[in-house]
Amino acid sequence: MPQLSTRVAIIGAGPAGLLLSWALRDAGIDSIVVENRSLDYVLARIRAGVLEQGSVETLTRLGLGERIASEGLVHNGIYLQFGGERHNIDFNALIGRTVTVYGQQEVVKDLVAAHTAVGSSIYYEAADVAVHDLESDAPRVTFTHDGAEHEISADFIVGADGFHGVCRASIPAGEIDLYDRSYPFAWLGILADVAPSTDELIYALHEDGFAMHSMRSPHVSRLYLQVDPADDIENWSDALIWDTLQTRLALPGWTLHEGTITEKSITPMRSFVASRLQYHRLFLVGDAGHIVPPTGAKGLNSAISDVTLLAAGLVDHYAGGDTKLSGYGEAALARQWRTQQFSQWMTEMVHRHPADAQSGAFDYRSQLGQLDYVTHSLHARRSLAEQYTGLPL
Ligand code: FAS
Ligand code: PHB
Repeated sequence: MPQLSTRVAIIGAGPAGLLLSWALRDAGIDSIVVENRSLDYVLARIRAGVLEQGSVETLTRLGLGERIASEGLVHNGIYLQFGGERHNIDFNALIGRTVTVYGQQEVVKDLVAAHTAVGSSIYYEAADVAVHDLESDAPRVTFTHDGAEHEISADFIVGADGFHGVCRASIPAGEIDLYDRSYPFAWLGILADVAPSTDELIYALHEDGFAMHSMRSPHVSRLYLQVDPADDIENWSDALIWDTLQTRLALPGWTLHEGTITEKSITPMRSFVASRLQYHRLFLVGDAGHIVPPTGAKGLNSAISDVTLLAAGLVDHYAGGDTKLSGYGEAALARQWRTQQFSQWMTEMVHRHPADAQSGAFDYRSQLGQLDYVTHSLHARRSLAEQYTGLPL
């Protein structure tokens, strides 16, 4: 069995795992990444689309900002649409901060290119990944790769293996609690080969349900519409998707341009937070530790802020300190719960509660009142701007 040794063993080569390995390398700390899917799978996933200003600054500081600067779309704000009106929330005018539209798959592509250029130690298509001796000062990772069993001995193990990963599940049940909630709606998302019909993202609450107009480039649009969590993508022809988007995003004098749909899928919505992001020599980052509904564009950004905090703790540890590392879990969880409440607030504000719900009619009018307040109050708009563009680390 090949015996490998490193300072930090990272499970998962999604954005969190790849970014942590890169940030540690930048600080001269070696790591090994173990991923159970193929490189093609990692590169192909279409997910998040918006980077907080802090995320852009982090990626740029680590030398990963070149394409973001040339291809990313800097947005000063968003639109909130309801009751037949569209209101712009100008984050830059309100608080001097912006967001950048740059797909998660582009971030991952940049990370993979950077790691490949320096020959990072990343094992794709690893099988039977398992973590051991977490309570000791010499935790281990075992896995099978190319038919051979491997073992990594490390100082620390980081679970960047997403919601369904092995790391959180390896923490003894009595040592961790899981807090979660689901929502009575899901998102049907499409990618379409058509120029965006808007300059900035539109979040729309229509009586029939939520719809959003996002984008990936000047030539590719990304749109979402609220569906029932039990719905099946097979029920949704391209024509029905566009008809529904036309209804929910309609505004006098404005046209939603249609195009060829190149990808469509339904994503359920959940909020989830683990009670701890650290267990002895194991740390959790990103979706391994928490999930948010996509409404506030916080999933990827939360992963990046976790990585920033943990990397700082590990650098401090190897420089002889230890307070930052021992404080990672508490600091990351505090930030995550502020993010969770924003994502939940944004989600419940713009989605149509099931019409058959006892209070469905009341809830809808209350939501319209909430949106009316948010779009007409300077203080509410500033609060939205502060949270959407990213709370300071
Ligand atoms: P990831 O899940 O991205 O990566 C985990 C990696 O670990 C994967 O490559 C997986 O293959 C690997 N892995 C799992 N188990 C393993 C094991 N046992 N051994 C080794 N490797 C293992 N966020 C937004 O902000 N906006 C959005 O619009 C948005 N849309 C989304 C749509 C969908 C369908 C989903 C599922 C999520 C969406 N998200 C969105 C959230 C998403 O972007 C996540 O927050 C982000 O991928 C988190 O990154 P990671 O923590 O790296 O986890
Ligand atoms: C996206 O472009 O995929 C996107 C943007 C903003 C969100 C969610 C998803 O809140």
